[in-house]
Amino acid sequence: MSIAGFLDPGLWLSDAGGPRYLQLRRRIEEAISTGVLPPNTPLPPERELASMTGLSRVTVRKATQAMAEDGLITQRQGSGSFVAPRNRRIEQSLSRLTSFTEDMARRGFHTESKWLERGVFLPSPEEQVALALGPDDSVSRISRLRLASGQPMAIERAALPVDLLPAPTEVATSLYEVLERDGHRPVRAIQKLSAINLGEDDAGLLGVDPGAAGLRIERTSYLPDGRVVEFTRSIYRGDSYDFVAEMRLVNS
Ligand code: 16G
Repeated sequence: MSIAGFLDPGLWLSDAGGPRYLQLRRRIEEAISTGVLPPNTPLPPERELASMTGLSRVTVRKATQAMAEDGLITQRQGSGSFVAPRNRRIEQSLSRLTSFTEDMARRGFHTESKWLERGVFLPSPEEQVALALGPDDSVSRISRLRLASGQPMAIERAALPVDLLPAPTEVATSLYEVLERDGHRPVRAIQKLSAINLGEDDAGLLGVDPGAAGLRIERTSYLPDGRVVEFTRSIYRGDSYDFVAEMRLVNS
């Protein structure tokens, strides 16, 4: 589809959809993530975007400026705006215990998940150890491919004791939102990171070549009383994430 056809306002603009510049931004982001506007291609000039969408140039400028600030497009003096090269890197603090949905929302990205597995199972030996469960206890598992504004970011496989998440199918978007609702949101976590080369299946899900660099992250999260609420094994795309840790001098 041409960009003019894709931006036809009849397809996406609505009175109930919130501020118009945000609706336009989302639509342009969709054009980028679906390949209608591939990386490094020029964005139509402001005047053309205004006539394609029926929006004012002020609204168009507000949308493109916000996208430039977030690194989705680059503005070059005299030659207009271009779609940024693929693989924006995300800088993620290692000191805040936040959820994927919260992290992405803070950056203005829309979160989506594709379900890989969701249900109640018998725990694997590794899950028994991590969650302090016996072989006959049950474990709730939710495994998802997580996307930020259409770009695959990570595969997350979470396991929780069934009494803390009795109905895994209730998790529609955010696991931490459901845990918070039930008074089981973790307050502390230990995370282990290691470098890997992605196997064929994981690489396929993440949209990269087999053997590409990835990060394996294991998060064990705790309730205020010290009980383990979550044991999550994730695989992140190595080209999308920078994890940042803050360190302080400890006075001995
Ligand atoms: C983060 C956590 C993951 C947690 C998820 C909840 C890392 C490496 N992992 O992605 O352990 O289960 O957030 O996100 O940070 P949600 O509330 O959006 O489902």
